Amino acid sequence: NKKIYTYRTHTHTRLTVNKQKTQTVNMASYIPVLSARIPPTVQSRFCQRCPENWMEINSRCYFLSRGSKSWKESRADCQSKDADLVIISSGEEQRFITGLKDRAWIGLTDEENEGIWKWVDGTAPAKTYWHHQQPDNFLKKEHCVEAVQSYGELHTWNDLDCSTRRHWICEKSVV
Ligand SMILES: [Ca+2]
Ligand SMILES: [Ca+2]
Repeated sequence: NKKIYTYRTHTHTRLTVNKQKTQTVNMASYIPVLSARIPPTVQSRFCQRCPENWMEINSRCYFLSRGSKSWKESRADCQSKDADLVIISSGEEQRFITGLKDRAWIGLTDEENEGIWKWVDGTAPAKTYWHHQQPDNFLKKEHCVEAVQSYGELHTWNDLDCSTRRHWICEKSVV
């Protein structure tokens, strides 16, 4: 009886081990699927090249504010974090920024010369993503640019009164 019992236990253990092996193999095949589903905010936690609460995309770090401020206050906040308001230099970056928040300040302004749009680093945009009929300099008071998610990802820019309070997005390179 004891012999049979030991044999059964051994067989049972072997079956259990084999079952677990199969499960592990099956789970491993899900890892790429799962990591694709993890939002960038979570993924960036695995990599410490950006500060905590920043996201890393293509060796750049991005920060989405919790609160809302005027464009100038937003920019000052970015600068206090050794960064600046986001400069959008590719369609990929435009899509990423648009996905972060509806209505957020980006680093584009024509405050110096009406109608001459400049990024915060002084360069002119190579490609623009204006919304239909924007920029319109409404009431001749709109000199800062927000990205409006609900306008569709490649037509999100709207010029707006710089004193309007909006969320904002900062950008800097990885450490
Ligand atoms: Ca303007
Ligand atoms: Ca406008």
